[in-house]
Amino acid sequence: MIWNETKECMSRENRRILQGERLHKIVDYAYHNVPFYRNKLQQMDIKPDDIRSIDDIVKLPFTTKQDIRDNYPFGLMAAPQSEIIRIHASSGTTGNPTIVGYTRKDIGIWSGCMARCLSAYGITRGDIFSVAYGYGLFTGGLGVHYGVEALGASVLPASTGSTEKHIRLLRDLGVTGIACTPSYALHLAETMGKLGITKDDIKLRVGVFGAEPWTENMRKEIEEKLGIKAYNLYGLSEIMGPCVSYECEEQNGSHVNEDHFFPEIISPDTLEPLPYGESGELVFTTLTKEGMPLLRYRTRDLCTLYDEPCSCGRTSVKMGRLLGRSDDMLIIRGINVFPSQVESVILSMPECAPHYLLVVDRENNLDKLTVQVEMRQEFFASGFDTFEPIIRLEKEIAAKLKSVLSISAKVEVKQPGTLARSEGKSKFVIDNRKIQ
Ligand code: DLL
Repeated sequence: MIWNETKECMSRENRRILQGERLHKIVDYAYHNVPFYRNKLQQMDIKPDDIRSIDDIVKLPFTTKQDIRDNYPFGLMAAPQSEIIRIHASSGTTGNPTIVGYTRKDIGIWSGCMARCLSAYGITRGDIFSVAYGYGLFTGGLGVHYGVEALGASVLPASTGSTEKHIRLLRDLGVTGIACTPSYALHLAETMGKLGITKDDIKLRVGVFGAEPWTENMRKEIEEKLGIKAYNLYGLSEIMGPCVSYECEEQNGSHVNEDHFFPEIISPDTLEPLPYGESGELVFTTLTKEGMPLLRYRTRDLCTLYDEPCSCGRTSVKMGRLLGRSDDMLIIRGINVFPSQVESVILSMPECAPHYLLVVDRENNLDKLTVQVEMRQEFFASGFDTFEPIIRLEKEIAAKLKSVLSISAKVEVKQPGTLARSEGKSKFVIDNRKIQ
């Protein structure tokens, strides 16, 4: 079902007019309310009135994660704090998390866009829908939750963890829809097997997956093991959270909620815009956001946009699957992790040398992060060559990593000189998951 036919099926021409009007408004709003944007636009000699149609977007400067970090915590907010009703945070490259704020109107638009996604997946008021993304600073839990409520289905705020209890609730309550990371869906299927619960014992029919990369093979496996239809959901906290794009019944590309988030593809090298059909870095401009509007935000996600008509009747452009990232961000158990965050923890420990390696594996469909780090020669020589102080040090590093990354990592402290030194560009990450 199409939730908002007027907006999802409007003619391309009318949508471009609407986008142009909204772009003019948001640039004017950002210019007058965010000193960062005012300075940037003044430096480039651009006035809000120079932005008249959506084609003028190419005149605008880009915004990066670094800009958000430099303006930590509230520097990019356009609305006064008294108008902000929700704050979320996601990982920054080092130290500071990325803070995002939403006004009441923003939360309404987010919920409405999320309801559009759920409706496209075939969810209706008759469904019981379990949200198994983390509730908290991450946008996944609350973002999908509000969408389910806006749509009017019954929401089960399962959150993450407690897998066995969750499976029993799925069965006993006759839950018909679920949202979680694709790897967690496979973990659920496996745990069901261990509990002796089969797909015929549950009523699930629709699964909504995102927050991390997944493949067509994973889709087939999830559909087969859980007996459901599996759909993609894409989003990022800086732009809104889950709801930026969604698959329809074609299960072939994700429709962008283009009347609120304008997508472009650029070459990550030249930063020049690329036409539909070519792959490059995805850039979004928020066309209606009041809390923290962003102009031409570089997502670092690599993908392709397609503008061929879709059989579902929606007229919005579609995003292909993500092809990778143009930076070194990893997604581990749905959480964004930058190697530089691990490095900052290691460099803060006097016992550790600046030689480390992140190894990411997938065991029982769950991601596992191991951080190997070398101790410094002087600590090795002063009694750190025995078992106990090493275990203590490993625990200490693991606790610090947990507080910085929000995920648990296994830490292995190695003797000096044991980690391979690469020539040229250091290789800090071994990702054994093969998901791209
Ligand atoms: O992951 C928001 C979200 C929650 C999306 C739940 C979907 C479902 P962040 O933590 O800011 O926000 O991470 C955003 O995750 O730039 C992509 O690299 C990756 N990502 C998100 N959705 C998908 C997807 C949320 N469907 C970053 N496929 C993005 C592949 C995805 N990668």
